[in-house]
Amino acid sequence: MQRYDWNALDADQRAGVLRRPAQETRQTTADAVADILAAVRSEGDAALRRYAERFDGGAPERFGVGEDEFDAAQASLSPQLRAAIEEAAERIRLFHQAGMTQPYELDTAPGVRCERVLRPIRRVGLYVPAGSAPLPSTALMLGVPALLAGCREVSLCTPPRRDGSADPAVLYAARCCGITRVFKIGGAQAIAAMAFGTQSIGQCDKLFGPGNAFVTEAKRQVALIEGGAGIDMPAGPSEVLVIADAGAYPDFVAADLLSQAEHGPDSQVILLSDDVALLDAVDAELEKQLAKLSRADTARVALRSSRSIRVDSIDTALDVSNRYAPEHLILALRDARAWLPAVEVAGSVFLGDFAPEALGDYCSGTNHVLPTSGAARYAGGLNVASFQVAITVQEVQAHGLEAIGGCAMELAAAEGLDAHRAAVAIRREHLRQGVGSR
Ligand code: HSO
Ligand code: ZN
Repeated sequence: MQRYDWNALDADQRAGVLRRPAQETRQTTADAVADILAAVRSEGDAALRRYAERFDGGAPERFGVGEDEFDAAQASLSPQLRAAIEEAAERIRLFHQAGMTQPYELDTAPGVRCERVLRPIRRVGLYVPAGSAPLPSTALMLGVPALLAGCREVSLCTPPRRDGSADPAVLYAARCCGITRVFKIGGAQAIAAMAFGTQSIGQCDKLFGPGNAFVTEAKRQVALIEGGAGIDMPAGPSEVLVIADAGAYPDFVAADLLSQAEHGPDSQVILLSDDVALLDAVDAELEKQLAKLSRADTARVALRSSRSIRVDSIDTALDVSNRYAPEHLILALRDARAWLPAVEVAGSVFLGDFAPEALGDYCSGTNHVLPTSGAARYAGGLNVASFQVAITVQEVQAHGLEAIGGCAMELAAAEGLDAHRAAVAIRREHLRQGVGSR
């Protein structure tokens, strides 16, 4: 890891150390994606077949996964993996259910009742990538909140494997969430299919889930197109920032950094400590553990742009973290809980020596679709509310109109909007003449 001493850096250098590599989308990617969106929008399944032949090595007979394929997938998994998927789904359900937004109502004046009701987004589209590794955990992170929200039509797209089948663990995870509409479609064409609908796949109102540069660009574009779909959040490369003190276990810290680094060459890894000996020990551990990793090559590339920063205190470390706005923040500190109030910005926080990010990625119960690229400054991770819309309601009695009508009329007059003023005045007039008179 590249080592820095925070105190020795000037303001520009500090900003440089915390800067993420620019994630600019190449114009060629944007153009290719725009072509794919236009083709799928106008030709539907025919375009999906063409892209499947070009990118996936052949188009499946039908895109939709049938009951038989779900059954075969389930039967092919080990009982241990099935149990792990079920166990994770249950804890994710528990946590997300407890945090659901509640409807509420109150009288803001006598005779004026205001309320908020929640409705599921009718048709949602989930994308589960299979790029460098299929991610059944992502199917759970998207599927469980969609189910809790009560979305009526949940479609899930995932890229087919070389033999044309879908990853069985992804299929089983989908089944555990009650999702029956699963389609073997990947990439930008999957996003297009869900945003616009084709002969085999229904149009969706909002799209969710991570993906490669093409998928991310496709989501960005459909969100801007008239008649397109809403999206959850822009997904950048995954990130972790670890704050460790002198008492932290260097092998635990190194393992956490590597679990992030193995995601991809562009994964972001930052370590902060007030103890140089800890930083040295983590460096040594990284080498030791890398030797045993199956994805060591990927992790090594990511570690080349990772940073290990010495700070003068844990207070400073938290300042730096709040500035960086990490997707994942691990506090490998002695009284980690006591530091939580100092966390102002982060996607998800892991307290203490026994909370590796891997638990949040899979099965503690929290969601792993989190804000990246500094978006934690203004957005939280995926939750049930992401799959709902809040509708506000007001119910006004005659005496309620009397009570607050004057306020509206005054403001309408100030804005020069006479029809607004009249909409209140005309009713008041009626009331003066006797309730119910026409
Ligand atoms: N750390 C990833 C999620 C993930 N990890 C899925 C393993 N599987 C982004 O939060
Ligand atoms: Zn992960």
